[in-house]
Amino acid sequence: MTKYISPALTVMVAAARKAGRKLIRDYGEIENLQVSMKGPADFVSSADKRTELMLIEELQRVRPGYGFLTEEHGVIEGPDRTHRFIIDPIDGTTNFLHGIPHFAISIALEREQQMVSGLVFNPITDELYVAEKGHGAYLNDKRLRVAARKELNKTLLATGIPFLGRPGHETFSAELSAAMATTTGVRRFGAASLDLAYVAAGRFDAFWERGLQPWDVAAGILLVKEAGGVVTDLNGGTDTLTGGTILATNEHLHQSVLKLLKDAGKTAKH
Ligand code: 2AM
Ligand code: CA
Repeated sequence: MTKYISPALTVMVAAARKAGRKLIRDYGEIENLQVSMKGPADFVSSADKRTELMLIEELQRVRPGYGFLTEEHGVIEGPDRTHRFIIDPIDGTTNFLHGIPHFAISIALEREQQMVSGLVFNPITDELYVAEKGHGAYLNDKRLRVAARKELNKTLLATGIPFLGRPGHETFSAELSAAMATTTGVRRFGAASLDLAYVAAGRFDAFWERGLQPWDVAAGILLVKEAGGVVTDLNGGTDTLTGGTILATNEHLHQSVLKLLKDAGKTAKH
């Protein structure tokens, strides 16, 4: 099957590639700033905003009526109430800030409350993940499929760790204890959109995290589903975009990973 690319996704890819070229240049600056007294924090926060503005302008130029939900500029309503782009200009900001080449631009397109197109683009590795509803998920030109593993004791899991100022440290510690006792390993790479893309690509068998925002996961959810995977919230429900929690895996593992995490959560001290 050849890759289907809708006109809307073509536009999204062009915007992401353009912003990606700028991000590569910004990333080059980080190295210099890393050793300066001031550090790169201010530079990164303005790079974040600039990148997002560039994406919004590019997309508005070709899809003038569409609305936006974005990390840096919030909600921008357009006359067309049936379409909105959901954008994270730099997912994995902490990695970007520390000069770690694991971050991505994430753009999703929602039509009548349904995600129809999504992309996750790591400009440093030049990995472009795309998905369209009903047409599959791809990494560059390769069709993606989630891993087929069925036994928990053969899996590699990914997660996100809550940090300073974020809730849920005890719950997470209990979940991690359970996961490390049951699986072949747990990774924490720091960019939720790429974690989901890696599940779609069969690299990770499952990914779970709490405290996420719609722009972290909108495109990644579609990638996993179109690669044949299952995505729910951590209660096993469908509130994946706005509910803040996520579990993405394959159909065989979904119940066992969900149960593992739920049981662990119950043992956590609060
Ligand atoms: P970000 O890099 O765009 O902030 C890390 O565990 C993942 O959680 C990243 O995808 C990160 O996105 C996301 N995340 C969501 N909300 C966050 C927050 N308030 N602070 C840091 N990371 C957050
Ligand atoms: Ca993000």
